[in-house]
Amino acid sequence: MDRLKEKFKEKALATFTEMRAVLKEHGDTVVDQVKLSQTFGGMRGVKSMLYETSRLDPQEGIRFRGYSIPELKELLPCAENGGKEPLPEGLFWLMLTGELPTEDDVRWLSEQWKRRSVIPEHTLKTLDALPVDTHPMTQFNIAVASMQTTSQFAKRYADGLNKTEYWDPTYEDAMNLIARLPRVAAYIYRRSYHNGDHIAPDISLDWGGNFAHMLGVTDNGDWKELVRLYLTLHADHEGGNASAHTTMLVGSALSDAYLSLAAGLNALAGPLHGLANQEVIKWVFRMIDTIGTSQPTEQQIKDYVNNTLAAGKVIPGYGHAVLRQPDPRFVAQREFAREYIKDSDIINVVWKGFDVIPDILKGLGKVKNPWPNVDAHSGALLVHYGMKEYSFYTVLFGVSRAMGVLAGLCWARALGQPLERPKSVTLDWVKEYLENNS
Ligand code: HAX
Repeated sequence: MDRLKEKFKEKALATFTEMRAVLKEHGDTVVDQVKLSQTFGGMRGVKSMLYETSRLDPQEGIRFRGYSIPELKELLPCAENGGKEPLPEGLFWLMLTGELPTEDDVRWLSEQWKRRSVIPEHTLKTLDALPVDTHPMTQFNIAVASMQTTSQFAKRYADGLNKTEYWDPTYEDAMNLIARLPRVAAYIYRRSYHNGDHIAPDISLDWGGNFAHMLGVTDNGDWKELVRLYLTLHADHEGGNASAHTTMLVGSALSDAYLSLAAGLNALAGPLHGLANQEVIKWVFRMIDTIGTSQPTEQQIKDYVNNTLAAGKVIPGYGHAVLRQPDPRFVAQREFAREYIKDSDIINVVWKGFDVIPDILKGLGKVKNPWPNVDAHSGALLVHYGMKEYSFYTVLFGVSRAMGVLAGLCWARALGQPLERPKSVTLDWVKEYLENNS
């Protein structure tokens, strides 16, 4: 058994025993009550699922196994030869085991993912059969689903698998999937925007560095650092967001990791969720086009924001279902830009937006969180390094998000989590309930 699997097994078994004991003693304890506004309002805030890898505080933002983003930037190993940004491999180790990895653990995981990164031939053929202008998220989803033929969970389940062992092939599927995703994503990028001129992997590089290399956007070393940071920041945001929850819901039916992740990616592809990263830059490009300058004034940005709102549209990259402060993932990207990038019109537009948009949204009197989220900044950084094809941005998000949701799926299997099945009601039921209870 490999070292990560061994550690995961040890932690998961201990947590399983603890969870069962808590459940036995406190199973009837009330942890939440549901208001009608939550039943009608997208179940906001209802404490209804267990998810181990990260937790979101409305004020403070995301913590991965208790560590904030600034702490992770200090504590996770970086690339050899002077890298300064955390390696996503380290975050995956942390999410799966609850322990910070050593340098050696992270190098080992990079090697593992290299060895597991071969994509089935039929997946490439499947991609090649799609029209080249198919949205990259659709291509990505189809590619992930097509690799289901290699699921170890599906095979072992069909052969007859003891439920205490569900976690084992799920771990194998998760590791294989994550290992392959950068190659799949780079293949989609190069076929969609660079005439299928593919770039061979550089096996001397780590997972994120090699992904940056295969995308072929630029040889600039800072680009690799950005991709490592990007893949770390987008990995997880507790369990209730649409991509994580969809992955967990589909996984709870014992659909394997490929099918579960494909479902989660479809949720990520919605404009209120992950697709917001493409919507932001599309909106910024249109603003620059409409105003006629790449250096708009604050007043020009305000006017454009007000026009967007007057047209009944949302301001992409702003607002959040849980957060009530600027997203620390936005802040981390702003710090990256401050450190690595001297002057950039597109980044300045994003920063000026941060100065004026929150007050406009507050003025509407209904927006619960007027602050920027992760998607407000990411596109400007990508454009700066030369990746202007914004339809691809959500695929980058998806490669990263796979780490969180697949670690979450491994935990769900190890803890024996059951089929999800919340209760729905009809409006007639609600009216009757209100009549009988008011
Ligand atoms: N611009 C304009 N109006 C906004 C807004 C924004 N950025 N954010 C919220 N509102 C509006 C809502 O549309 C809603 O209006 P109605 O009552 O007329 O329907 C009202 O304010 C209350 O919404 P809320 O309670 O503050 O926010 P929700 O929890 O319902 O929705 C969203 C959260 C993220 C979907 C929302 O803020 C939004 O649409 N933002 C823009 C899209 C976006 O950036 N999405 C990415 C979010 C982060 C993420 O998942 N990344 O992957």
